[in-house]
Parts: sequence; structure tokens; C-alpha cells
Amino acid sequence: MIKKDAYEVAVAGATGAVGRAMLAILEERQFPVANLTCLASARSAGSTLPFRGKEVEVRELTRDSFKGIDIALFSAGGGTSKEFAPAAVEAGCVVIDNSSAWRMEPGVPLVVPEINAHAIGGEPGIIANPNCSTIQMVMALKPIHDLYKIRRVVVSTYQSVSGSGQKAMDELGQQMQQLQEGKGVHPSVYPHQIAYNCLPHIDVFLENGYTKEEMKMINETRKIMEDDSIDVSPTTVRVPVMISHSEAVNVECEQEIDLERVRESLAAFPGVVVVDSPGKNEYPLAIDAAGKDEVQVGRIRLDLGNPRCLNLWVVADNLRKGAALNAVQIAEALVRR
Ligand code: NAP
Ligand code: 3JN
Repeated sequence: MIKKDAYEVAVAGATGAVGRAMLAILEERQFPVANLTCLASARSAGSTLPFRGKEVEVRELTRDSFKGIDIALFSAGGGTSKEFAPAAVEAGCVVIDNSSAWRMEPGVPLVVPEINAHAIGGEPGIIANPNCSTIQMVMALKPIHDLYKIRRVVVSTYQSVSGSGQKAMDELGQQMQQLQEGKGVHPSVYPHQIAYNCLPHIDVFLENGYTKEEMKMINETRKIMEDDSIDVSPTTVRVPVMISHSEAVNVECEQEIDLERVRESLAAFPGVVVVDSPGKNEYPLAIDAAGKDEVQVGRIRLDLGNPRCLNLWVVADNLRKGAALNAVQIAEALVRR
């Protein structure tokens, strides 16, 4: 991509939960945007979104939307990315795609900039943003892998409803209110009531008994860490939290673990903060991580059954580091080249 003082940027899916976070983060981080094009479905065409103190009109996403655009951030679902990202690349864009449509495609970089920014190319093409649950987990795993080489990870996620978009956030709010008022609830986004409940079901079930979300965590971790030998055993769970995903992670390494070295490496890793003073009741919390950029890691402790294993509690804002922030960081790495 040609180096410029400022870039023509498009956001496809700008009206969604991730798209709105993208606009906010582009503005907050003063990404060099010459002009912002907001794209969404025909339903939103003509509405406006705030950016740098002005209202930007939303246009319908079509194959012709990308003429003159340098960077297109996509967060409008996998089907939309499959349909429109190739047209954007054809028009000369670098596409940074938040969906799962291209993540495992050979030749498409799958990037968490703190880990594998080197995978980003400079030519028009697609760069994939990983799944939110994968991003925050690999941010905590990478410094440990560099120290002791990870063999296997057993992870349970506690994923907030914002991971399912704006309608799911509205559904949780409505169900809480309806139950407070003694009324019945009528689940629509999820197959069951989400208020006061935990659903061990994220994305669709596959023939092997795992969900697609769980398979994303297995396959994407290997691609980002550039190590197909890492085994990941995930259970992904939706919980009645608005923002931030939490994860209980058990890590098995090749060598015995010195916990102090792990703490130091995690604390020194860009984008990670260690919050781990259990004596003061200090550990990562979803409500504290919401709105923040860092992945918070705490409850760092050895597995009592094996000196090569440890346990962690990892929390991050899924709309920011899990999606929009990571995508903007990829764009920043791209323009720095
Ligand atoms: P959302 O709140 O439901 O928003 C969906 C967005 O996509 C809206 O802007 C919507 O436009 C737009 N859209 C839907 N169908 C479209 C079409 N046919 N043409 C153009 N625009 C269309 O969902 P979200 O939470 O922002 O998530 C959006 C996507 O981002 C997800 O489907 C997923 O692929 C990806 N995502 C990734 C992560 C991650 O882990 N990295 C996390 C969450 C989401 P309208 O408002 O006009 O309907
Ligand atoms: O459920 C979550 O917490 C994260 C959701 C991610 C998501 C939602 C809809 C479609 C994805 C994703 O990023 O993997 C997709 C998708 O498959 O593109």
C-alpha cells in the first residue's frame, strides 16, 4: 500500500456493535483517516453515525462501494465478507476482516499485532482478525509459550452477550427487566433464557460434538502462534454479562514452570496487564475490563497436580481487543510499514 499522510477508510457493518466500536477507536487513536465511508445494509442507508464531531451518512454496502478506498474494515458477518471482500480487494483495498470467513484460508494472515505483525503484507488483500475468545487467550499464552513451550491448553470461556451483537445485548436487558416484573421471557437471539443462566453453546454445533466457536479457538490458536503442535481443549459458554469475555485457562508446558518468570513475562508483554493480588480481592473482572484496551490476567497459580502446568484467569473487552481494537491495530501496523 502506498504511504500517505491520511487514508481513505471504509467500515462495512458500521452500524453494528463492532462497527460502532471501530469508529470510536479510529477516532480515539487518531488513526490517519482522510475520509470515512460508513457502510451497512439497505435498512440503515441514510442514517448517520458520529465521527470526529460530525455525522457521517451510512450507505448501502455494494460491490461498487470500494472505489478509491485504501483500507476497508469489515464487521458485517461472514456471508457479507465472503460476498464483498473480494470486490474490495479488486478495487485495490486492504481488507481487515472481523468474520471467520477468511481466517483459516491459506495465504490469508490471521493477526494479533503483538504476536505476529510480521505476517501482515503490504499489498491489496485480506487480513483476518481472529475470534475474540482466541485473541485474549493467545495474548496470555504467547509469553508463556516463549518461555516454556506450551503443549496443551484446557479452556472454559464465560462470554458476554455483546459477542452476539446489539440485539443480544437488548435481549439480556429486556429479560432482566421482565423477570424483575414477574413476567415470562421469550428468547429470540438465544435458544434459551440468557438472564440468570449460562448456555454452553456458542455458534453452531458440529458433528464432532464441539461448537464452531470452540473449533475456532483450536484452529486459530495454532495459526497465530505458528505452532500446529499446540492442543486446545475448549468449552465455550455464554453468560449474562454485557461486555467482556472471561476465560479459565489451564496450560501444560514442556518444562517445569517458575511462576515468578511467568508473572514477569506476562507483565512485560505489550497489551497485557497482570491483576493478581488475591489477598486484596484483586483479580480481573469483566466490569473492570469493559472499555479498556488491555487483556487482564490474574489468578496465576501452579496446577497442584503437575509442575509443568499452571492456571490463569484472562479477561478482556471483547468488542475492543477482541474485535475493533485489534482490527485498528492491524491497520496501524499496516500503515507503519
Ligand atoms: P451486529 O451488532 O448485529 O451488527 C451487524 C452489522 O452488519 C450491522 O452494521 C449490519 O447492518 C451489518 N450487516 C448485516 N447484514 C448486512 C448485509 N447484508 N450487508 C451489509 N451490512 C450488513 O453484529 P456485531 O456484533 O457488530 O458483529 C458483526 C460481525 O462482526 C459478526 O457477524 C462477526 O462476523 C464479526 N464479529 C467478530 C468478532 C470477533 O470475535 N472478532 C466478535 C463479534 C463480531 P444493519 O445495521 O444495516 O443491519
Ligand atoms: O460469540 C461471541 O462472543 C463472539 C462472536 C463472534 C462471531 C459472531 C458471529 C459470526 C463470529 C466470529 O467472529 O467468529 C462470527 C463469524 O463466524 O464470523
